[in-house]
Amino acid sequence: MKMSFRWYGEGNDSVTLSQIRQIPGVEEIVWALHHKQPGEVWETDEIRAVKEQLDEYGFGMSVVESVNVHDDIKTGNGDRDRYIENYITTLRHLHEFGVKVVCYNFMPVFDWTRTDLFHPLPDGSTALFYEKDRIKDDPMEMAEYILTECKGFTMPGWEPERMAGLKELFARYADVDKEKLWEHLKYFLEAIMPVCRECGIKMAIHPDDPPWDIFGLPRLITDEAAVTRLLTMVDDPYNCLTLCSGSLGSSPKNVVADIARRHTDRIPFAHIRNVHRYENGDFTEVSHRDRDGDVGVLDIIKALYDNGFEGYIRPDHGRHIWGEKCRPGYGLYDRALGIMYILGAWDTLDKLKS
Ligand SMILES: [Mn+2]
Repeated sequence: MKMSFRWYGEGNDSVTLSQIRQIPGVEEIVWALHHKQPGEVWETDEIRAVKEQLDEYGFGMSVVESVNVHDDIKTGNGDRDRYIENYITTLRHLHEFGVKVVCYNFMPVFDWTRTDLFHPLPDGSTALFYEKDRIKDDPMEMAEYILTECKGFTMPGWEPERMAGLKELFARYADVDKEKLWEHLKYFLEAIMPVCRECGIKMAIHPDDPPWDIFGLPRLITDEAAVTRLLTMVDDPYNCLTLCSGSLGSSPKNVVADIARRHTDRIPFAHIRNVHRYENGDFTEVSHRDRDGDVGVLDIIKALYDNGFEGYIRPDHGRHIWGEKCRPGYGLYDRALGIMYILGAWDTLDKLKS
């Protein structure tokens, strides 16, 4: 297992590489070119600039999160073949710098969705929160809210340019039902797999967050049946899953540790975080500690450990603690605590074995 930490890039993150270097055990930075629009080619000069920054601190750059997929690929129309070609060019460029895993998602219109980014927890910290009933409201209103709350930072999937065209975007997905979306995902994966094999890059899809349909839009990667369908419809070792404990675990239907145990060989990258679920379908993010939430953090870590997991792990979202001003979910302090918790569990398992 290699521990990693997501970083949004110079001038785009409240956390610095010199701070990350002081967290024990972090070997890799999970990175992306956040200024790139979906469908644009990532040029080698731009990738090299990131490499030089990471080299200075001795970090690897093996995992990219995310190379976003253009809506024409998801909706299966327009210029999808051209955008797939661009995606392939980006993969080849990433390969030149030793990238091994590309995390991506296939969620229509919205990336991750929450209704409150700074929801108070009983301990005085705040965390991301999802109130099921608010999602029935107008998506425009929510986009507006997200944009106001995140001033100064670009939230992946919620870029202002993208949200400005929200109505048109919804119209483009009007006739894309769940089966069509699966077909488009298959088409995309089949087109890029030969290059992934050649470059040794695993495509690790991120589960839908939350794992159910929202705003009448279909969502694919929501439970174990969907994971199995994904991995079998394109049965290639380079077609993989990002195991996101919080995304899958916000549905009480999912036992994330079971998914981890059954599919370890197709999981090159894991996001570990914890979620407390309420009876009514709301959920709040909590600390990484197993007993603070419901996703079964220790069972998941043990499942990966038992199966000899050799991929990358990063702490996922954290709470906002000790007055830290940061990108929602992506502060330094609580994610560093999360790392120590994960490593504590991992090292203990190691110790018990020897
Ligand atoms: Mn995640």
